[in-house]
Amino acid sequence: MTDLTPHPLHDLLLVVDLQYDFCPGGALEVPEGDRVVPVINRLLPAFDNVGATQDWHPAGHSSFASQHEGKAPFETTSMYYGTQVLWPDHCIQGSQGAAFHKDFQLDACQFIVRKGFRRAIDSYSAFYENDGETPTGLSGYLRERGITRIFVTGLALDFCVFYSALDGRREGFEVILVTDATAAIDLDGSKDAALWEMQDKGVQMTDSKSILQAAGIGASGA
Ligand code: VGL
Ligand code: ZN
Repeated sequence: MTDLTPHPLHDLLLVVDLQYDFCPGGALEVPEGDRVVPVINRLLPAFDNVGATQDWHPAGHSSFASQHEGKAPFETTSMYYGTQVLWPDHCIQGSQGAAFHKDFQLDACQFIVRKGFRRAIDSYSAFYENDGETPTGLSGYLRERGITRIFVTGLALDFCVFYSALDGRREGFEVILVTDATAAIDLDGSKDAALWEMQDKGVQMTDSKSILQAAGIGASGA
């Protein structure tokens, strides 16, 4: 089994989209999305390298069902770059829904990658927009910093976490999904499909307890 001890130079904890709109009561709520906040906070002391992504859409973003006549949220449409799920309006730049959950210890993050800011194209992955080829710049940044392995956490398991994990592999990083530090939207079995595909593409799986144990940090509480 892989040594899970976080390396001070080469390992990164990536926290995906820990924002109010993906938490219960938010515009695109992930069931029990807020449950991951304390889990991620507990992991922070084990990592010297920590960064976050933030879904950051302009009002009227093309991924919003409200922009497509006759379409309802969670239906799909065809965009120039492929099939796109249409979402409720969410994570609008500067709104409370786009803000990080207040209990998430954001101060531990060394960088924040904002994504989805171009009106015409959605961006699930931390690395590429949904055309699969427009980079966010994250791989170059991480490579320059000497990062080789990424522990992925956050929301939503079957969308932004999933695409970030796959693109991390595609970019040549080792990727480890921290299963109890994520939660899924689960549209039509998308959760299981995402887990299978990640495994198929070489994404490793672990849980927060195993990481804290390896790091020698007492796993306190639940
Ligand atoms: C996400 C759908 C739309 C996510 C973001 O963070 O998983 N999902 N925008
Ligand atoms: Zn979005």
